[in-house]
Amino acid sequence: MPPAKKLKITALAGGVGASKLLLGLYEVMDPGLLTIIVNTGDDIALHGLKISPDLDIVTYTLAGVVDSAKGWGIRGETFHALKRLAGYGRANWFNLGDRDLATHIHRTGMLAEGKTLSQAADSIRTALRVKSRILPMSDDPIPTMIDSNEGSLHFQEYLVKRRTEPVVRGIRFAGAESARPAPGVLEAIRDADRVIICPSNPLISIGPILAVPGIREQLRTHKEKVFAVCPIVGGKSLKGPSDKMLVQLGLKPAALGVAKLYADFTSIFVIDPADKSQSAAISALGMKVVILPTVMKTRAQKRKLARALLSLSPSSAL
Ligand code: FO1
Repeated sequence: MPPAKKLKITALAGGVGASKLLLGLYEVMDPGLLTIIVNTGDDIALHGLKISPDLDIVTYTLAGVVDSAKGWGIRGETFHALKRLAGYGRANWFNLGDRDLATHIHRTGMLAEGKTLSQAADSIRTALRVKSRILPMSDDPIPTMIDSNEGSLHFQEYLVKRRTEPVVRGIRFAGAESARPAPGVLEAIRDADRVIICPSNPLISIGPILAVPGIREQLRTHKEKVFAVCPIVGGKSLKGPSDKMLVQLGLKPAALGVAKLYADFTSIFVIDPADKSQSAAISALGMKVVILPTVMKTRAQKRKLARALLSLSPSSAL
């Protein structure tokens, strides 16, 4: 096995929560050996443009241009175009900044020219000098739909327009059955020394990736090298509405609840010291439990968790 810094890592990621750990990994390892498979269930078409929030959040974070206070969008952004769009009577509930719009125009232009989402994602990350490969989970559209007491809502309508107020009754990944993993996704899982499931929402960030036919099976095949970092600490989500959604769907907002969702394809489950009382119950699911501080507020905390993950050996899970 190569030394920790030379390991090939493949990460499964949503947006803001995942990006904290990804930044840590990017800074402590050779970023050229990092491949990130990103959720595209959050993608939405607005103003005729294809918006891929999680791909952009990951790319902007690793490029060092993200608005780190919000976790999405570009630092120092202006919103002149959005104001003009609102002046034309267009919806302005999704805050698209002027510079961010250039990304969406470029991506939409590439798709209109017959290129794939993977090619657009690669063009954007290369232009922003991000050294890691960033792959969408699929080139096929798989919008995450929230069935709620207000009817069926696109995930961004639920999250941003309705501020997670509707009560969630179910989650669907529309079109997943006939979608294919994007080029390189299955190979990136097969060829990695470690696969890291980032601390992202298990239902609406990692869930859509697992719903793409072939991905969950590939993870199961390589279970011995799959490590997951739990996104719930002390019963609360590290980021976003996971805890509330889990409760509304009748699941427990606890590390153990997430562990149950991942047990078939994960060998090491990383939990925060706050949840160590759940260790035995998680181990009983057949995973090795590793306790590490997973709350990442500072750059030092992001790097520390990344280093600790790289030093875990798959063999210790067997
Ligand atoms: N999140 C918000 O809460 N409000 C917004 O207006 C918003 C705009 C936005 C624009 C571009 C982009 O890439 C992301 C944006 N996000 C916004 C974040 C995004 O909705 C979610 O955080 C992710 O989809 C969940 O990972």
